[in-house]
Amino acid sequence: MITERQNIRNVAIIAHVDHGKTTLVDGLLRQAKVFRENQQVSNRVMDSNDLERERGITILSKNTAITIPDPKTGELVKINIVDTPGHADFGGEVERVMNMVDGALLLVDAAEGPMAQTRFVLKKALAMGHKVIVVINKMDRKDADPDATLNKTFDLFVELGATDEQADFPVVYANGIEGRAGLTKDLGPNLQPLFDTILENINPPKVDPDAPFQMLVANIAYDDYRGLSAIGRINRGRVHVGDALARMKLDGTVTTEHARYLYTYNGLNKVETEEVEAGDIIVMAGLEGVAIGETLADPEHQEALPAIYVEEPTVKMTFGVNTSPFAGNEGKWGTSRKIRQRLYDELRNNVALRVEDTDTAENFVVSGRGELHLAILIETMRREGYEFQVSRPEVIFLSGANGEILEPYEEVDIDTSPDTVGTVVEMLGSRKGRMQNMVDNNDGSTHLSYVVPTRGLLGFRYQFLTATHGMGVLNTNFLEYAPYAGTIPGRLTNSIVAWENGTTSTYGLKNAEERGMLFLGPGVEVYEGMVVGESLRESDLAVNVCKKKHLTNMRQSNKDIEIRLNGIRQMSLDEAIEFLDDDELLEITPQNFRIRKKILDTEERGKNEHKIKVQANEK
Ligand SMILES: Nc1nc2c(ncn2[C@@H]2O[C@H](COP(=O)(O)OP(=O)(O)OP(=O)(O)O)[C@@H](O)[C@H]2O)c(=O)[nH]1
Ligand SMILES: [Mg+2]
Repeated sequence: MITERQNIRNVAIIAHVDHGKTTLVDGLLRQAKVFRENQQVSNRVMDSNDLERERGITILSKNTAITIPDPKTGELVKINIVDTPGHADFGGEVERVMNMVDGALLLVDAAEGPMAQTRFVLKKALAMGHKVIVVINKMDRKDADPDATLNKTFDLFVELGATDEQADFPVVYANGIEGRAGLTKDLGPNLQPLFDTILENINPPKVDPDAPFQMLVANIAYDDYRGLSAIGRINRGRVHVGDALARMKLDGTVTTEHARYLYTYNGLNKVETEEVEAGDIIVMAGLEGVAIGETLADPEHQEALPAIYVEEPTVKMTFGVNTSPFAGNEGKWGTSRKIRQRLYDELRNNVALRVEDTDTAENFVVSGRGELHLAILIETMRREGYEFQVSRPEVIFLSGANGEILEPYEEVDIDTSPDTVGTVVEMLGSRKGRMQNMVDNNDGSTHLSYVVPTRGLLGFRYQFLTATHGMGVLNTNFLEYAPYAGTIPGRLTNSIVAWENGTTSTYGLKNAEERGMLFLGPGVEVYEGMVVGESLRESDLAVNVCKKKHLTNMRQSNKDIEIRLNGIRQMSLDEAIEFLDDDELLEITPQNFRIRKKILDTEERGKNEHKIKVQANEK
């Protein structure tokens, strides 16, 4: 019999990047007294992995749960909360989380209003038929404009085809940092109004606990003791430790498993339990090889739930065995077998990623939702001890119904100062961007909306930040596949390349510096064909950066000895990936990343150079 589980709510928190999701979860946890008195808790406690903390963004969606009394009935209610990432490249996380919940909190920054990613996540929530509560957040911002934000959000619901019921959404105003919320713009002392709104508006799961067990694996996690675990909401029935289960795989085959360890969420912890019932979000541990999208079911009733659909990748790059002269020096793992295994393992929980073999055993094509999606994988692998090399990211072309070439396009939102608008417009124009709108923001900056081929955005971010003196804000979101936009010029600058193996010297680098901007200083081990800087010349330049000054018999003046180098551009991994040209690779090891030419030998490269540049321009 279908019943309502009044003591449970399952809700996801969704928003554009940085609109305050994870901070609001801190507030919810604090108010539900999840932390002990005087417990030291870091900010954005759910952003628990190293890369998330370093970059200040959420990468993986994560579950937590709080228990609060329902003010109307006095009964305790458990709210399962899923925090999701806001960055466009991790949209795949948001899409699949929608399968675990019955509703969503859509956070919108009161000053920024709805942005590119607000649209994407709202579209996903509405498509699942979820009830959405709008939280106008960051009410404390001086430039907050909650009325305009609310109006624009309402327009977005209508535009995205919300049902009347969905468009009649409840609104809560909040200041996530202080943990305060209100049903009007006057915020109360705590987040109670938000709790009340969740309890009233997000439906309790309607489920049949007596039906045969069935659950879609919406997420997976790994721990050293229990191995792989499946996370999901039980769709129907119940499961008890020891029960036999059919694991229905994505390829249609079925294996038999046992429910070995069961957990539910409680605050930041998981609580081991003997039995769980439909409607709750659970963790089932010890399921070797389990993958997202599989169904776990009663062996007598093997009915698979619809597989999780996630939008296809738009960008790809090659991951290959490190072929630099330094190969094997810095990494723990670097064989083609190890790299292949690691990449294919990643597919189990990185749903928007694709991996393909190529015609050589040393290289694999890895496709993802954007440069950041792939950069995070690269960074994760190097931290695990892998060394490998990657090629320049390229977009994935498709062919249309009439055989025409299609390529991905993105919606681009930019905020920048009026004096830099001209430069930005020019840059996007040359990248085949089409301006959609240009308006003045309240704070004196200018907002530009564009549609730009993804191809034109690869390698764009750093140039954009340079052009806007680091002040410009750039947001992109996949829009559609549409006909090929025509030739877009590649990188306008060329590389300064080491001429021979050795250790860089100030004297040698000084020579190189006169030709452009250096990426490294003296005393660095380099190899022939390694890129050490960027030049504005027509073509690459091989420079002997290891050259030592010959000492002569003559006494040298101090001025002569003290050679000083100007600035060095220290690149982040993301910037190095953006920098890559078609004839270059990025060598990645746990300790370093080095840009290098594909062909290391200077002479041989000279013969090929012309050919390569011409090919690149024809793309
Ligand atoms: N002024 C103000 N700033 C806030 C508020 N809530 C969050 N912030 C700040 O906004 C920034 C982003 O906060 P997060 O909680 O990481 O945002 P997020 O939505 O989880 O970001 P992603 O997960 O990366 O999409 C941080 O610097 C927060 O301190 C708020 O209510 N007011
Ligand atoms: Mg976050």
